Amino acid sequence: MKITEAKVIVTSPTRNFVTLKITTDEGITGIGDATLNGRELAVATYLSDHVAPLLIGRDPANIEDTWQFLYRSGYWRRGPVTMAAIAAVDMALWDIKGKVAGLPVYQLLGGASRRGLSTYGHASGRDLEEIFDSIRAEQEHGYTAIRVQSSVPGITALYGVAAQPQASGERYDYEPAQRAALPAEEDWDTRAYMRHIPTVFEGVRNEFGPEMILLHDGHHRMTPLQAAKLGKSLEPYDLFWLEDCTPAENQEALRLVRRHTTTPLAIGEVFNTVWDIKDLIQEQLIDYVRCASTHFGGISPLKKVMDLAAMYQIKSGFHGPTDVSPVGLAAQMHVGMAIHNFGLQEYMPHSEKTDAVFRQSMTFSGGLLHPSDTPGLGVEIDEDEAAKYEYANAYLPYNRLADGTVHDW
Ligand code: GCO
Ligand code: MG
Repeated sequence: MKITEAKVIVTSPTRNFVTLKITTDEGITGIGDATLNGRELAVATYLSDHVAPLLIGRDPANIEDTWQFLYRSGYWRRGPVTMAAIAAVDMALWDIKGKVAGLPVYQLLGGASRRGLSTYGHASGRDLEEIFDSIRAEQEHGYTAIRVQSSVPGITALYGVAAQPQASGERYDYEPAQRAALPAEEDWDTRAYMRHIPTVFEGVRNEFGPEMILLHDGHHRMTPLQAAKLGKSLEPYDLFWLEDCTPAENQEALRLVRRHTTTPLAIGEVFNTVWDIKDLIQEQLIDYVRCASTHFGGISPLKKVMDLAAMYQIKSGFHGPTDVSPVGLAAQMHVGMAIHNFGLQEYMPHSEKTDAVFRQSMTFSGGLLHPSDTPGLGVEIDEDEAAKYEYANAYLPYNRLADGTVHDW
C-alpha cells in the first residue's frame, strides 16, 4: 500500500481545527489532529509545504519509521509546530493501520486494560453559589471528578471561569481563544489568588463531602515556592491533582514544590517530547502526565512516555480541552484504553457544529468514555461540512500584573 495524498483541512466550526487526511492507493484513508490553539496556520503550512510532499509514495504501515524520519530528517527538532505536525501524521497512520486490520487502535496497542476511561468535567463560577451550581450541573452529566476554577476578588478576568451566563448557548462557554485582531489582555495577582483558592476548596468540600474527586489548574502562574505554599494550603481538601503549578520549562524547579507538599501534581499539556518531562518522571516529581497526543507527536510517543511513567507509578491525565479536536481526543482515548497506568481523562464535549464536521463513534456514559470498536480511530471528517466554516484568526489571552509587567497566562 502507498500514500497517494496528504491533505490539510482547516475548518472553524465555532473554533479552529487543523486536520491531516492521508489517502492510500487502496482507497483507505486516515486522519490526524494538528490543531495548535492560536497558531493553527503555522502547523497547516508546515504540513502542506514541508511534510505532505515527503509522504507521497511511502508505505503507511511503517508508522515508527515515518515518525523517526520526520523527526530526524527535519534537523530542527521538537517545538509545538513540528510536533503537532508529526502527531497528525502518526495518528493518521494508526487510523489506517486499524482500518486495514479491522480493529480499533487500542487493540493494536495491546488491547483493553479497562471498561472505559474515567473522566473529569469542568466547574467554575464567580462565587461559591455559582460554583456549587456548576458542580451540580456536571454531576448531572455523569461526572464524578470535577475541576474547579474560581474568580478571585481583585482579579477581573480569570482563566477557566466560563462566561456567565453561557452566552453562546453552548454547554461550555469556556473557550479562552477569542476571535479578534489582538489577544485579550487579562490581569493577574498571585497573592490574591493564593489567598482565595483554599477558601473555595474548603467551601466545596463542606458542601459536597469528602468523596468527590476535585482538581484545580494553576495554569503555569506560580513560582516554585508559591506553588509549594498553595499545594500545602490545599492539602486539607484532598485534591486529586494540582495542575501546572509552575511553568515547568525548568523541570528541576519541581523538586522544591515536591519537598513541601503532598498535594498530587499534574504537568505536561504544553510539552512536546519526552525530553520535556523525563526528569519529572524519573525523579518522581509529578503524579500525572498531562501531555496530549496532538502536541506530543502523536500516539506512538505518548504510549512510550506512559510506559516510562509506569515504572514510577505515575499515571496519565491527558489534556482534553475543546482545542484538542475529536481526532486528537480519540487518539488519546485509544492510548488510555490500552495502558495499565491510566489515571483520568479530561473531557469537555465539543460543540454541535464540531460534532457535525467530525463524526465520532465514541460513547460517554456514566462518566466513562469509550472510543468504540470502530476500526481505526473511530472518527471521520465530513469535508463538505468542514468547508462551510472558514478559518477565523483567534488568539489566546495574555496576562499583565498591576504595574504592567507581562505575566504567564
Ligand atoms: C486545560 C488547559 C486548557 C488550555 C487550553 C489552551 O487544562 O484544559 O489548561 O484550558 O488553557 O488548551 O489552548
Ligand atoms: Mg491545564
